[in-house]
Amino acid sequence: MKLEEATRLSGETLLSFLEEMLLIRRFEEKVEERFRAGDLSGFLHVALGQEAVAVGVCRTLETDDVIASTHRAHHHCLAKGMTANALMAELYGKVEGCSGGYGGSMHLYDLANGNLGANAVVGGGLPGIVGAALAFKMRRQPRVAVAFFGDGATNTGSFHESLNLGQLWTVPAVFVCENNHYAESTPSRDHMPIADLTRRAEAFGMRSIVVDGQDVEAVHAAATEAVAHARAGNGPVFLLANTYRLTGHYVGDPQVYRPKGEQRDLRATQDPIPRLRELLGVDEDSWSALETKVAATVEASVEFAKNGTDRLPEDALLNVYA
Ligand SMILES: Cc1ncc(C[n+]2csc(CCOP(=O)(O)OP(=O)(O)O)c2C)c(N)n1
Repeated sequence: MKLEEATRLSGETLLSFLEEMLLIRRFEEKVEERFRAGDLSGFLHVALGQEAVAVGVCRTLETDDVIASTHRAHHHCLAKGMTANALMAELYGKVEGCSGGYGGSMHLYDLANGNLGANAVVGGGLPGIVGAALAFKMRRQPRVAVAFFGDGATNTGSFHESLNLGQLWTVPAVFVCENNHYAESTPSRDHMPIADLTRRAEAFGMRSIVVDGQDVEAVHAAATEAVAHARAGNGPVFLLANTYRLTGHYVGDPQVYRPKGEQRDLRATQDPIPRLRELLGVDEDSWSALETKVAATVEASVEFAKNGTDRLPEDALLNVYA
């Protein structure tokens, strides 16, 4: 059987992907709303438009496979099994949050679901993924470690060091580059001297796969191939998912660096959610049932978070080791 046939998904599975992507979208829109209302503090980076990458990749993983994420992490966390309650409570700084209220948006951990954490340091997640994958290899465990990062992160030393050692040691890792074509306010062409990012992996002799990150079925098929390659002991894979952020770099970003009309055009042409809805032919009734279900989960997470337990001032130094 050809790989495309082996990885072709049932309508039921794709419908579950649609629900997950919609949950992520509505969750993040709610986060934006609560941030603007003054409920949430700190910096928030949402991933509107990038949901298909998180869902397509994470749905190929087992619970004990691990991921590491970035400053833009909510979609990865939800896709890897974190509950909306645990995530929202963390954003509200509550004890019930996934990091006990100490982390906030850029420090989200969920070891039980194989999430080694978000990371505020660009490129900071990759070395740990090489380490985790090396441990799996040395223990002869059939597990895979996956790093998510953006195009901007491929300019960091830790990216190059991680791909170098990962390939040298033939570790079971997948390096997922979510190329949303911007690093903060800088378009890729102004922060990288090359257009084809796979050449960076090629420099280490690493296999690359390129995929349309707005097509969740394609992402799932590409990730299935990459994860199978790594799990079989053939070494790491660089998975380049071309995607678009349909919003600012951070919540509140005035986006003066974008060409006029770009965001509107991208929303009209590059939104992975209507694309999947259309593919599946979801009618108005089924869509509104899906919206109602997802909205209930999101609203419940806000209630859960608001009713959560505040940290006490005397807890401030707990977990401080140095
Ligand atoms: C080591 C380091 N340098 C700079 C920053 C500031 N910074 C935060 S996000 C960001 C852009 C990252 O771009 P990319 O990796 O493409 O991810 P995206 O924001 O597009 O998801 C930068 C430069 C940082 N957090 N860490």
